[in-house]
Amino acid sequence: MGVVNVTPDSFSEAGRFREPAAAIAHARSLIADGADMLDIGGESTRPGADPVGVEEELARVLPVIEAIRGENGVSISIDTMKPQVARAAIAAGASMWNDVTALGYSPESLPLAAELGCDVVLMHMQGEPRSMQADPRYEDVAGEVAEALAARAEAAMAAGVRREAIWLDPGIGFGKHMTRHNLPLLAGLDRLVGLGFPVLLGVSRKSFISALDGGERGPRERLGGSLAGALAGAAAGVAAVRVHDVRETVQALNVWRAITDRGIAGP
Ligand code: HH2
Repeated sequence: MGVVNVTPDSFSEAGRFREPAAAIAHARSLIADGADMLDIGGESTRPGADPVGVEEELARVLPVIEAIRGENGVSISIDTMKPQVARAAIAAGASMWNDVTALGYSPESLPLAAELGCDVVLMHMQGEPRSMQADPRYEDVAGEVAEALAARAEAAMAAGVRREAIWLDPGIGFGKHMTRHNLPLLAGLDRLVGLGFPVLLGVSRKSFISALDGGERGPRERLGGSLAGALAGAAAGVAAVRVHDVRETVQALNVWRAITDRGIAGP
């Protein structure tokens, strides 16, 4: 899954694709690089990002969805917590609703997801974007994240969302201490995969990579760590990885798969 942020303030791309035309060109390059899915977002989730109104968010994402829908069989995910944005994006051609609040932002979200019938990504976050990194706490982070997401999946199904439509995401960096929580969560991904839903993993360019590499690497200097995270996810059985660097990730996954397939099948 390639990331397309149509925002002025995303942590990793800092406004490079704020204009729809630049975002459309970027989306096309990610498709050419081998993305199966594109995740299109019009509001940054980083701590301290400016909130965006519905009209502004729609003005950012709809032109991109309309331009690329149907291109090369790519499927489109809308990264939003707002039900109004999800509804319009699905009507415009998106087939997945990626919600960092696990459909918890509005009471309308769960019934709307059932009504739309689209795939949904339920992502785990402790707290809310503005304050989530202040003092996150867990006893057993991998177990607690799996338990919380299982409960959200139950709530979604109780509201009428089909089981087959549900994806889970551990929310790396969302209300998690840089190393004390993100690392055991990644090491314990099998707990989440074991729930039986497809898992989406977003590690790409996140801050904990810099924390493990001297502390001063900017988002665009975190490719090696992003690839390591994608491969750790693949080894744990995640169904998709959400990444900024599609071409490099496709290459890493292809090589990893060629090696592991050979290991299973023998020479
Ligand atoms: N991470 C970000 C945004 N959305 N959605 C899911 N399901 N999983 C993630 O890990 C995830 C996400 C943050 O990354 P990015 O989109 O690059 O930054 P920003 O939110 O600042 O636009």
